[in-house]
Amino acid sequence: MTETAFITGITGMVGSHLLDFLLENTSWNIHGLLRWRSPLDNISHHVSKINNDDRVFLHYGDITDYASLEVIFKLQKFDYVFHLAAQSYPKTSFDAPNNTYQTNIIGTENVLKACLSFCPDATIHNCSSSEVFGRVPKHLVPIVEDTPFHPASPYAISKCSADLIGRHYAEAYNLRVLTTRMFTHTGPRRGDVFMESTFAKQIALIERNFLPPVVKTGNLESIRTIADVRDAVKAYFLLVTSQNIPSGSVFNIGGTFTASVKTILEKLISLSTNKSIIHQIDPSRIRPIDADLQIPNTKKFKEFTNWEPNYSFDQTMRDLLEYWRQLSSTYGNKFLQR
Ligand code: A2R
Repeated sequence: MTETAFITGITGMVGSHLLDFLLENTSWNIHGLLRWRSPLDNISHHVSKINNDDRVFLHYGDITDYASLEVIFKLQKFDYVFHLAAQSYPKTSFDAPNNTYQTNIIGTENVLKACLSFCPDATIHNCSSSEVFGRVPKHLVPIVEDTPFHPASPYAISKCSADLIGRHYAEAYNLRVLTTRMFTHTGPRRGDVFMESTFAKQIALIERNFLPPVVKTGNLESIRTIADVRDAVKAYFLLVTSQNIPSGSVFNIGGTFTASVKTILEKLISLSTNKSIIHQIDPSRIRPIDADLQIPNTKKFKEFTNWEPNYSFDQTMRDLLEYWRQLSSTYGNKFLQR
């Protein structure tokens, strides 16, 4: 029988790339949760499949509204659940902590409760974040699974809770929940509040003379290990399909290229057709505190799955910039600067 997956957050960067990957590499039917007003841009290339009930099925709901999940889970049994929906912007979480907690904590509780009630045999991917580690002292880097949590934003605090809720469901109720803390992952469709994506967006707008040739930045000193989102979704597929992983496991996952935010910025600037771009710190882009040393030890995940990233840092940055070039060619200058 055809296997069936459910993706919360299917319209987001990761959810949409996961949909692309699963359509290409499996014969699964894929169901996705979206909100009534979710932008469809990231999945619009699959619209004919959606309209023809061809392997892709969308359901309206909201993870903070258990009743909406109940309707969907009663309708369809899932073999795999990828819980990706979140208020995913650390920067925004300082402006909207309550919404961040509601979405990421109560939302995760709701999704897992629905899984336990309606598909208790499913394998569930619970998406935590490397941000749970936050401010890590140098001597604890690279970061292993047991490195203590030290969250540095309401977003990170919410993901600590989501992480623990996942393990609780595995331990208390025997639900097969596998939790990931993916370190920085990016590429086409990345939200424009993330540092590398706002840099690429500004560069694309500068190239079309919509902005003066000055890229505005926040803190340039943070160190990040970068992975490509297309490698990240492959990791999530291997996670749920590897047979030997004990339920309740948590994994640190991340790329192989580590750099300061400044180096990432300079790489993007070097890829621009405009050779006179400079950069300048904009104090409004500095967070009150920052997760500043985000380097993973991914040995445990690789041993279980043999996952290796394929995309180079260079390719990821080129594709991210190209994504913003295409958007600015379609939408002109109709972007908020943030
Ligand atoms: O905001 P929308 O309507 O476009 O949908 C977003 C969805 N989402 C929700 N879905 C259902 N109920 C909610 N209350 C709710 N709030 C947000 O989550 C969107 O489809 C997705 C988030 O997409 P992105 O912001 O692009 O995040 P990304 O990079 O795909 O992150 C995926 C996962 C998250 O758990 C992050 O915290 C983690 O990876 O790093």
